[in-house]
Amino acid sequence: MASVRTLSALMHETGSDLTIHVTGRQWWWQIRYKGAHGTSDVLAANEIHIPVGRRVRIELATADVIHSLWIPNLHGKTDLVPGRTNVMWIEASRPGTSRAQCAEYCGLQHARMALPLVAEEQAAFDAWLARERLPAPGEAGFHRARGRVGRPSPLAVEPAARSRDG
Ligand SMILES: [Cu+2]
Repeated sequence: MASVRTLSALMHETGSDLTIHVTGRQWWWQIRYKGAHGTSDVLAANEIHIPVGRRVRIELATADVIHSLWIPNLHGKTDLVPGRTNVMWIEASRPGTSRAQCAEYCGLQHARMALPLVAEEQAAFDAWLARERLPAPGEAGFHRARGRVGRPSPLAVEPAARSRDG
């Protein structure tokens, strides 16, 4: 009995950890917060927000080539490898904005893959998440999600990239 209770306590603790899904793309970061209790996911781009004082699980995947997420103040480099999901855990002890960046050369606009990591008090984080949250899932929500995520897509427009960089 004791061990069962311990296990369920652990599961509860694990369940209360925040998980953020980060997908590396040429050349931007897609950030997804899984909606709790039937609410829709929150999609953001090129910006990671975390609450202070909570362990945050970051699941890292790539939509194309190998990227590597590096948050110098909080964590070493962790690769984003095609066909795999890698995990890093971070926790910020106080509010503030850190710089994170791709640490693996991933093509012409690799240097553009820098992003702020904003650590804020739980209430401020919740407010940010509420602002970013999409309307109920459905066709409209889906297209709005694509629009949101597509916002930084000028970076990914091939001809512009070619003429600007070389
Ligand atoms: Cu990259």
